[in-house]
Amino acid sequence: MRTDRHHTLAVMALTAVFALTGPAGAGLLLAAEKESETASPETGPTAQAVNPPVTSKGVAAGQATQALDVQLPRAKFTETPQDIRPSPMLEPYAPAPRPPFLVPKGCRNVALGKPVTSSDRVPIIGELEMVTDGDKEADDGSYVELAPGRQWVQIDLKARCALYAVLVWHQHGVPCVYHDVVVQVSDNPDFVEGVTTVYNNDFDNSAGLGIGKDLEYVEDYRGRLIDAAGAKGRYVRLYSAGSTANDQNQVIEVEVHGKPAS
Ligand SMILES: [Ca+2]
Ligand SMILES: [Ca+2]
Repeated sequence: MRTDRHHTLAVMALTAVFALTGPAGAGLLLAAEKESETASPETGPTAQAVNPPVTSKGVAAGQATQALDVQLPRAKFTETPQDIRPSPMLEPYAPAPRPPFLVPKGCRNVALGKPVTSSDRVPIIGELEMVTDGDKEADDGSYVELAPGRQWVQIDLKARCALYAVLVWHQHGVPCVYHDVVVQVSDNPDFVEGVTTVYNNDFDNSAGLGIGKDLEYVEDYRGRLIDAAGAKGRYVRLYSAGSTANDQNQVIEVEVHGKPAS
């Protein structure tokens, strides 16, 4: 039913574009629809033409940069979510491609394949290794599900690194908002000292890590790009406390882009 309706709407839109702009416009729309359904790099010429680049706050003046290289998974939905209540703490949903994000030259995903630990040692579904296995698809069998309430996953980068971007994909099969998303970096595996918080959207301090000023957001195939602003550390810890979908904590993938700390 839903697919039929979507198809009908798409045909109606296509007809309208064709009437306005002829075959070239219709072809553009078809190309856009195709792009949204297939895995694609974020750094193509289209993205750069639409959105000016954003530079990580950790980039020093005059430092050589490169656009973050992120391969996106397939989108499971592209329409604006209807059933998530707007709030001053929730970033309005914008499905447009993310602008290129500039990080220092030589940065790469230093989390890929690295060991993962968690506050929930026996996940409800899946394995902790899934967090850094490179699979970001929103399919059954692609996510680890942790117990209800505040939980965390932690990645050991195996070396101290300067970090510029953390990308996190929670479950993005249906539109939902995860609560108390807090991302921290430290050289201490227990996070008791030398902790840098690079993201915190726990606006009421229910997670007990301090009041965060960052906004909640709707999860989708793009994941959340967090500017780590050059924070240094060996361990990255990501908290969450359930979502608008359910009380459990699903994580599909985390990327940490950086380079060895000098
Ligand atoms: Ca994964
Ligand atoms: Ca909270």
